[in-house]
Amino acid sequence: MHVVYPGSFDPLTNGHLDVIQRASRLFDRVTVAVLENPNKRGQYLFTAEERLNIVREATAHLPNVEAHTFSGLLVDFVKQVGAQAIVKGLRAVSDYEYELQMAHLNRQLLPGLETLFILAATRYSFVSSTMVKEIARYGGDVSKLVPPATLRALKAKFGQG
Ligand code: COD
Repeated sequence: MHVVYPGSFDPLTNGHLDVIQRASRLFDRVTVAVLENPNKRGQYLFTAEERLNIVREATAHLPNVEAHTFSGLLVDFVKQVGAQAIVKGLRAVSDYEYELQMAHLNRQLLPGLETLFILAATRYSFVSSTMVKEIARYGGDVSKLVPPATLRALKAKFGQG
């Protein structure tokens, strides 16, 4: 089965990477879809190209994983690449409520489209891109929370290291 794992990935964390790695073992093909257009939650720290490059570098060791940017509706991207399902990560009940709504709406937009959930690894269940950015912005150590590609990008962005 070919699945799409969509997100903002601003930036990619070890939580995201864990979901990608586990999906790559379960499915034949995993396409990571990096959202290009900023939504109402505000501007991204990294450009779509920067976020894509981090994902590509961090997943280079996984032969059945590829990454692309997308804009517009996720269901259109899923149709375009010919995938059968969407994969999402779940950390807590708060994720579930948001994801449930999106899963139902996506299935209404593309009948038959399934959304499959992978539970966050316990050790990464508290990791979010938002917190990683905040810690890194103020010079805190995020090296255990993100892959090396993200760490380098954060250091370049915040002028450390
Ligand atoms: N461990 C496990 N999973 C995690 C972790 C972690 N530590 N952190 C995040 N995740 C999961 C999230 O739950 C999510 O499933 C995925 O990883 C990506 O997370 P983010 O935060 O990078 O991405 P989001 O939630 O901002 O992505 C939202 C989408 C891009 C999927 C959504 O906005 C979208 O589909 N937009 C396209 C427009 C569209 O089609 N809209 C209609 C939807 S109904």
